Amino acid sequence: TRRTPFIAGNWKMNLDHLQAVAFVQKLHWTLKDAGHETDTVEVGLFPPFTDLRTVQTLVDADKIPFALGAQDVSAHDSGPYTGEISGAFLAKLECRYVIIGHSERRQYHGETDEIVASKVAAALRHGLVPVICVGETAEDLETHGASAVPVAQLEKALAGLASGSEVVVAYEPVWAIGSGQAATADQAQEVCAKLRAVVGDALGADAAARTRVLYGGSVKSGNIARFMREPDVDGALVGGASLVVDEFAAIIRYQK
Ligand code: G2H
Repeated sequence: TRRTPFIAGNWKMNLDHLQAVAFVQKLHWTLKDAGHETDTVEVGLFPPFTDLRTVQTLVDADKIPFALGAQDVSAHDSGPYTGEISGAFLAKLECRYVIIGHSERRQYHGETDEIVASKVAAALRHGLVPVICVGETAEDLETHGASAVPVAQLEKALAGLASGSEVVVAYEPVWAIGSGQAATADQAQEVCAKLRAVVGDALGADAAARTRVLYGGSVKSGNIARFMREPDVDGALVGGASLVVDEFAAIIRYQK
């Protein structure tokens, strides 16, 4: 199965809706000027909630070929949940994706594997593709090796889903996030292959062959190619480097 590579920019809490317009236009023109062929790789942007409407309007009006996603979603569909955002609202904003269980949500907002699983189910109920983030801390790495924690996290996130459900998986070692210290390509490949096997057990062999498994954690233009050479790494979830137009454009235009 050929999987379309996916380069996803997680803006985290950066770029307000005015800055977002300038950024998206500049990224689009930078890629155009470089003669980038848009069907070689899917580009996803994950701005803050308050930017989504503006970015959606812009990409629609200018036919900019970027997919949109949110950085989180409520486990609930509607009702008395102050501050929460329903997957139904995101779907109406033409979001195709939503990041779920990013380590910063697990760390700073107490998101457990149970919460992650209920958010994954909510995303799928609303026709969104969850980008499920898993990864080990430095301590986990030392005591259990690289793959045990991410494998267990993914098993819990996928438990009970219908076979064939569409998901994206992002392997993000916590110690590699924003640290400048990316994992080696070998480690990324080893863990991503195990995560693909978890998808196979939970969702079936076809889903495993179709599912994009991304690497995330200090991805930049200088290291993207070595990750993309690995057979089970289908793209990257990029944080810091996705906020710099030339750097993100270079990541999108990686050469194997
Ligand atoms: C990991 C990644 C994006 P960065 O959090 O999800 O961020 O590329 O800044 O390490």
